[in-house]
Amino acid sequence: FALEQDLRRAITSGEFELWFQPFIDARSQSVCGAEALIRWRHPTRGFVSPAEFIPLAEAAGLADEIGTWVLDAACRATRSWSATGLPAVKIAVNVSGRQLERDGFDRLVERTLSRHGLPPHLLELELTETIAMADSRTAALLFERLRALGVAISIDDFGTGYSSLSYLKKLSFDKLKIDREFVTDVDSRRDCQAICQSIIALGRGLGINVLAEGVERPEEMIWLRRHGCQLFQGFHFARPMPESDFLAFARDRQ
Ligand code: G
Ligand code: G
Ligand code: NA
Ligand code: MN
Repeated sequence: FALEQDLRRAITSGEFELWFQPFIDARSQSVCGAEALIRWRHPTRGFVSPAEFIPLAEAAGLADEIGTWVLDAACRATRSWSATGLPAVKIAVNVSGRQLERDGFDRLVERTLSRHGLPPHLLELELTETIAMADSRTAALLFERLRALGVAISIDDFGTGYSSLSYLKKLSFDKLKIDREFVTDVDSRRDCQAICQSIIALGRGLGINVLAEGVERPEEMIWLRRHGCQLFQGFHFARPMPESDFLAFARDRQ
């Protein structure tokens, strides 16, 4: 409970920061986007992982407030990058199921974009398939509204949720992110190869991009690229990093 109390204060006392992990284009090997990842710099405990505090925030009814902060900070940062002379970089923001439950999430997104003057096509929202499945009719409407704004939708951790493939028919989205679980050792494991090849073929058939998460070794990247994966993310390229480090990395990798 102590941590929950601290969490309530963390937003107003400015203890959250956004870090960024680049998306790499397979062909050009350049930075084409980034995932925004929240970090909590606790005054006495040091960094607390979002894997620990996001579930806590959801249980305490704080996920919506934190999600609003993340969206705002991500849009502000991305808008400011164009002023540094960096070519347009897309920003991907993780969205928790709690945020979609609130009325008018699409209007929140619209307001945030316009407050910062960020073009909608530079924003991507990452949802898990479990979230997408939860209430497929509500989700379908919301996806339509968000995509009508020009915002892209990615399915995160693809292949690991409790879901069927039927939501792929009901919902329209823009990208599949292959979960790290299937990417690790894809160069040597037949099972991972079969799964990754199927997801890449699925993306091609649906006419959407496929990104491989958690690429840690060059051999994994080479295998994935040879089999038609267009986008990469992972420690092989870069870890999540503070904004200034990300900007330096992106400039080097233009
Ligand atoms: O960045 P890290 O590997 O520590 O992230 C751990 C978990 O926290 C991941 O599942 C990631 O999706 C989640 N996470 C990171 N940042 C955010 C965020 O801004 N919002 C939400 N809802 N989850 C996040
Ligand atoms: O659940 P989600 O996919 O949003 O989690 C994203 C998190 O995964 C990132 O914040 C990061 O800390 C972690 N991550 C990113 N790339 C790698 C990687 O190559 N290896 C491992 N082990 N974790 C990664
Ligand atoms: Na994510
Ligand atoms: Mn993921």
